[in-house]
Amino acid sequence: MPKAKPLVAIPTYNEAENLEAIVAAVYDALPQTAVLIIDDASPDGTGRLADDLPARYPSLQVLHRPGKQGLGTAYVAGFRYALERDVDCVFEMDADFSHDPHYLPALLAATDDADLVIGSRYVPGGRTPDWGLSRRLISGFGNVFARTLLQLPVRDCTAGFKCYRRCVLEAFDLDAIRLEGYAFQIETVYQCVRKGFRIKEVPIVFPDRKVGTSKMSKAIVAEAFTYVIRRRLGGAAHGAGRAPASGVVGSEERPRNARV
Ligand SMILES: Nc1nc2c(ncn2[C@@H]2O[C@H](COP(=O)(O)OP(=O)(O)OP(=O)(O)O)[C@@H](O)[C@H]2O)c(=O)[nH]1
Ligand SMILES: [Mg+2]
Repeated sequence: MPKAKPLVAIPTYNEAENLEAIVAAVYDALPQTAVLIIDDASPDGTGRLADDLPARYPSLQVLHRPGKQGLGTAYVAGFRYALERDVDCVFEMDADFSHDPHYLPALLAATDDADLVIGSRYVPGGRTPDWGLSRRLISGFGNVFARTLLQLPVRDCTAGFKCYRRCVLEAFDLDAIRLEGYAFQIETVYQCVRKGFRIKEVPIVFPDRKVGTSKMSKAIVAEAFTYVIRRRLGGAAHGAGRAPASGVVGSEERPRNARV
């Protein structure tokens, strides 16, 4: 039985061309959901467009942050927002249609017997049809690297389309999570595994964005590899229950003009 009170958290940075369409598609797929847009003062005006949406979608709210602070801290802000409210399950979802909203009901339904549900590209039925060889190699190798070094029983450790039950977010030490990109995604899986939460992977087809530009960078890939090594060494050196090994990207949460 699907949970009654989901929240879809969508971080945005320069997604003006995608914003309205992705929000409409989310509400088509999951009408009962609330939506939180977390915008980092996008220069293309995404935040201003977002401010018009609550008039059309009363369960949508916008969190404005004063500048680009990274995907990981945007999700942490979304998790905090959810924990202050009556929300059962929180989705992480990109704004660029690589995460197709039509999967939302299946991911939500899977939380019936899982605490973290991952929209997975690396289980049977999952695919990345638009990727060239280099992208496949980076992502594939990164996943094997993380899975092996951190002993994660998960095929897609870097996935960004996820649904967390509230109990998982309550167990996270949100103050300690200061990672930015794929490292953030691996760390959340790692914490779930360490804390014994049930994890399920649901296959998704992951197309490339059609409009707007990617924010993936070499620095984000490097952060992920560095994080896995530090986490591996830190875990061995300090034992279980440590806070995240890295403070790779530290930035204070300074939400401005949060409409709550
Ligand atoms: N608020 C916020 N959102 C961000 C930031 N960086 C990226 N995003 C958003 O996070 C989502 C994923 O970013 P993408 O640029 O698509 O990165 P990606 O999916 O890893 O890379 P591609 O597969 O190349 O698209 C999108 O909705 C972005 O707008 C950030 O610093 N702050
Ligand atoms: Mg993307």
